Amino acid sequence: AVAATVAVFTNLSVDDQLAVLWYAYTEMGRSITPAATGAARLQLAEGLLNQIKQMSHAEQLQVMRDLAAKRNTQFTRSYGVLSANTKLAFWYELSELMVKGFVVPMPPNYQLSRDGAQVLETLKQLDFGQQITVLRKVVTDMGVDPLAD
Ligand code: 45D
Repeated sequence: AVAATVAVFTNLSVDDQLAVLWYAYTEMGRSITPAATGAARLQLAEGLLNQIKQMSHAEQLQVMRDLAAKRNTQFTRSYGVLSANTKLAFWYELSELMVKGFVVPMPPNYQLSRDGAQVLETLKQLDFGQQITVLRKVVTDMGVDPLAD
């Protein structure tokens, strides 16, 4: 179920990937404790998070789309060197910044594709450990590994 969910997620449009991540966060938010994400991990992502905080909404959206689309930019390469759990912590913190109004909000009327809605449904039915595994895999695949080829 984990591999299948990751596969369907990866085939979603970039916008649907961002939307599903967001909806996953709103569902799981309460179960992910700030302690679990770890201050040390966030420190490594802090430079990127600070850059995002200083961007316009349009630029923030572009950076997130670049990550999901694996476009090669300085930002996506900096993201690429983070560990899997630090990448998760980065996305978690981005969601928190969205909630606090520092990051571009989801459009309230966003329409997920059928595949997007299906991934989300499947994700909800997995247990917490499997959900983390799926999320860790999809955020690990995002960005660009500057050491690859
Ligand atoms: O205009 O270290 C659209 C543990 C449409 C423990 C849009 C852990 C067009 C160890 C693109 C939709 C394993 C528990 C706009 C860590 C449009 C550890 C905008 C786990 C505006 C870290 C879309 C942590 C936007 C976990 C802005 C499980 C979308 C963390 C933004 C999970 C989406 C984190 C964002 C998750 C989603 C974060 C920011 C699921 C973030 C999700």
